[in-house]
Amino acid sequence: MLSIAIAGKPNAGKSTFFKAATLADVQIANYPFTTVDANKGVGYVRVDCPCLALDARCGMCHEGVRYIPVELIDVAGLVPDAHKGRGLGNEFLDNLRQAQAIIHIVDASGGTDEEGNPVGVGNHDPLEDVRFLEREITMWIAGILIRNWSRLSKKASAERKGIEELILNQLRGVGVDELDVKRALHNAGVDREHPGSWDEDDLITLADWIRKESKPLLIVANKIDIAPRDNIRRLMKLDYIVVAASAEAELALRMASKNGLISYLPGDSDFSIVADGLKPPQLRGLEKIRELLREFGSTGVQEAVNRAVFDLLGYITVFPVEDENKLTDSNGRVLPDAYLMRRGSTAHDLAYMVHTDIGRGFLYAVDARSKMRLSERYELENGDIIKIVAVKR
Ligand SMILES: Nc1nc2c(ncn2[C@@H]2O[C@H](COP(=O)(O)OP(=O)(O)OP(=O)(O)O)[C@@H](O)[C@H]2O)c(=O)[nH]1
Ligand SMILES: [Mg+2]
Repeated sequence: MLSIAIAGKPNAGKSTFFKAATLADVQIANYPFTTVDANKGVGYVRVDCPCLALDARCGMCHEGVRYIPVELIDVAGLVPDAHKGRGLGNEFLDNLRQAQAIIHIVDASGGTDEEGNPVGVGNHDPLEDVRFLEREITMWIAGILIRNWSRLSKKASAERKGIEELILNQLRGVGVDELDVKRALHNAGVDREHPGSWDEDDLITLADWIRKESKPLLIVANKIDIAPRDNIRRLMKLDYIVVAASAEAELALRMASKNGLISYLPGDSDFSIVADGLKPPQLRGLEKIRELLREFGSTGVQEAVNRAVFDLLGYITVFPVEDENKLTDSNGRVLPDAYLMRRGSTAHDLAYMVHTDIGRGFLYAVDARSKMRLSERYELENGDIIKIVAVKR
């Protein structure tokens, strides 16, 4: 499953975001290091279900709103110099290995200092928190390279091995792949023929590119319910995907919905109160959240997960079916599956995802909308409904 790390300094709201996005039960408290162990949970991206536009109705969506699971990891709070093992640094970096992308939760209220200690709203500049997380990850990767560099570069010239492969061997465990290293080497502009001549700065530059390629990052400007508007505006201007959010508001809405008080789907721009007899403080709390939704469009939590998957990682959603006319599987279920796939994936890749045997026996695919036959090289498009025809084995 696609895996996304939720990272940031202590007290930024990572666990609240994680809990809201997964409704898993983790500790939420106002002091650093609440989350000592990494928490893994299932969150969801929200997509339009194709059954709305078709005659068929599926049982998998709520009136056309469909959720597809992704793994979320609530990462330990990061303090400056974590790459040297400070705070829970080692644990933090370990959690990042499995992640394909990072959602960086920033406390936009400026109410916590760089180590996460409460200092009162507006007393810390959240823009300062943005770069430090990147630097910690870069220095972690650089550290691995620097430690072994003299040995590696000698090996490269002695065995005439490509430097690419040697770097990849060092970083595979960090979740870095061949393409990441290739692109990073290209972007860093280092002299590939003479790795022995690279100094520490060259390796840090290279590590920074490897980080950008292998752990892309989206910023959540969290705590918009209390954040000075100027902080939010400045964060939104950064050269990143930035999503304004209130993890606390989202958590409140999901709890209220779970308890039958309101009707609300994650990512909605409004909710309605469906239970009678709510107490005045509850009603006031909900109305405050409604004002926030009016101002920002949503609480931002669902938007952040969606944009991480679709905009940052560039994934698409594909719906495999066995009957291209009824859009069902062999049990007659309408649009039973929704797969998240990398952009550029082919019909053949989809076949392998459904089952290895179907991948091996692939004959052709059919676009269920146009009924056109597609070859194995057909590049899938977002929202495609695809039937695969394979040799029975
Ligand atoms: N006002 C407001 N407070 C929030 C929001 N999100 C989180 N908080 C509060 O911020 C404090 C820290 O939240 P956590 O979710 O525990 O923070 P964390 O990043 O997981 O912290 P560590 O686990 O210590 O690294 C708690 O008091 C939360 O209630 C938000 O959107 N708005
Ligand atoms: Mg936490």
